[in-house]
Amino acid sequence: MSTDGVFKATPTERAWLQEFTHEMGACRLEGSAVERHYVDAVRTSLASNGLLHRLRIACQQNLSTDREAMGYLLVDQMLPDPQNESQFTRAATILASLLGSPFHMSRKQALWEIIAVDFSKQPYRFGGVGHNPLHIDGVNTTHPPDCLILLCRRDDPAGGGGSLVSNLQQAVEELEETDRGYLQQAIFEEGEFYDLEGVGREYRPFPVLSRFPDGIWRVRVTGKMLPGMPSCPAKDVLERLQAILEKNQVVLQLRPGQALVVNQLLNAHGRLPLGEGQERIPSSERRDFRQGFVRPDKGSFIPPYRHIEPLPLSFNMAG
Ligand SMILES: O=C(O)CCC(=O)C(=O)O
Ligand SMILES: [Fe+2]
Repeated sequence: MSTDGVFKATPTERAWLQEFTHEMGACRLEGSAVERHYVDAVRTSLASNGLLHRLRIACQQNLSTDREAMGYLLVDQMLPDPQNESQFTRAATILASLLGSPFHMSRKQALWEIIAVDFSKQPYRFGGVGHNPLHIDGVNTTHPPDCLILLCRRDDPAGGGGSLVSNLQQAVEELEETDRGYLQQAIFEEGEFYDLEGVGREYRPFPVLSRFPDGIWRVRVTGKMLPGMPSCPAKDVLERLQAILEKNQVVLQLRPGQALVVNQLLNAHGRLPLGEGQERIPSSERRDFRQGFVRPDKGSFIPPYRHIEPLPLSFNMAG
């Protein structure tokens, strides 16, 4: 069974998802999360036919918060035709409902936030055209999303935009002891806490490293912090951590219809620069990715991590 970070669906599994997507129609949100009764309906329907057992096993093996797990899973040949936007994102919502409780982090965005090519953004930021350095999402929150899902609707016609993942637990092990100590101080800041939901409170300043009782590290890392940071000892340490992450990074060139699920305790993620000449590509043909989040819960395919208290997703502590 797949422990290599890839799950390839069979035609039967794909057909079930397509059929069920038609049956279920659109879902509503309760606060930041997909309404509970929708998630339950998806899981109940699936339980009655016993399908997708292989996907459950792949989630347990690859996405459990366990030092030995890959910490990511590329889901291939499962989602329907990405050209049909509503069917594609609805099917993704059903898939996400099996994996955990789907939610969004940004109050102003759809459940599946569009990562479009946007020339007005800083190249290294969300939607920018440059290298998006390795990071976790929700770095400045008390409860970063457990898992991130990236959907590829269209890959970059100029051949860039590969997705990056890099193992966080391994990177911490490779750090010098003094750097590890330094990064446990709550002295770091990054980003704005604005209109965020489902991720607890703002954490400012935060420690880059903190440890759970079983030894797993929470790594609040983001290379997006570095460009705007003046030279100082903290920057040097962060750069050493970033260099380890980059040395170990894996590039996954997602194809249309593929989904990448990333456990944020085990892996950082990022993006290679888009290919040259983006201005000459019509906007309807440029790279189109979507981003969503899930928290594992009782009964989800991804097992909850026992050291993180479940957070009521519809409860907005930020407001
Ligand atoms: O563009 C991408 O593929 C990922 C972007 C991202 O992870 C981010 O900006 O948070
Ligand atoms: Fe991200």
